[in-house]
Amino acid sequence: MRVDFKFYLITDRAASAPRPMQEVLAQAVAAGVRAIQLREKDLSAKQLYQLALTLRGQLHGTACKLIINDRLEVASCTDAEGLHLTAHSLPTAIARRCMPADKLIGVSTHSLTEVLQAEATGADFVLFGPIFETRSKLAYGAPQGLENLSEVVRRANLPVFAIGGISPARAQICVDHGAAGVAAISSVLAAPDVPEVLADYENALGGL
Ligand code: 3NM
Repeated sequence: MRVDFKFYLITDRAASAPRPMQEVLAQAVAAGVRAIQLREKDLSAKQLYQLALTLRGQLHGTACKLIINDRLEVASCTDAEGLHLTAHSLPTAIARRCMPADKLIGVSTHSLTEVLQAEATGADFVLFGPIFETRSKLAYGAPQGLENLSEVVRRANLPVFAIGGISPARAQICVDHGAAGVAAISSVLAAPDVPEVLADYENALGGL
């Protein structure tokens, strides 16, 4: 399977502060995380390129994939394993055409219509959310809840990852509702004990 991970760690320098993000990511990779989305929206292309290159070096020789949020040119010139698109990104079909066939494309979705459209236009997997209440309620709208997650999973033919307010206990519930896995920021990046919370995710998901 192209999407061979169950836990998708999304970066946010603010969430890991005051610890340097790379230190937290190194702990996460050592704990077995297999997919990291670099999502640092305030950085210029040049800054993001530098950070992606550093992360590439850090991930070299590990099983962890690097997926770049939004910036096709950064994904491309750093030879990252994938690109993650949002509502403001290039259309999925266009990104698919520009990315090598072996690279992954993930798409953030907030309705069944968006999920089906992402699937029809070349996404390899989708994030669907927010499932639960998040810190950033304004950015993503009201929680979708578990019933909508189940409905989306029933109707879609690609892996659906739950996002928004995810914790290890909630990850288990999302998988019970058919999610292929979960994506999270703060429960890992802001955790006092990163390896411990990832061990809890691994137990809940049956792997990372
Ligand atoms: N996207 P946390 S919710 C980045 O619903 C993001 O599309 C969402 O952060 C969506 O794990 C979200 O700290 C925030 O709740 C996820």
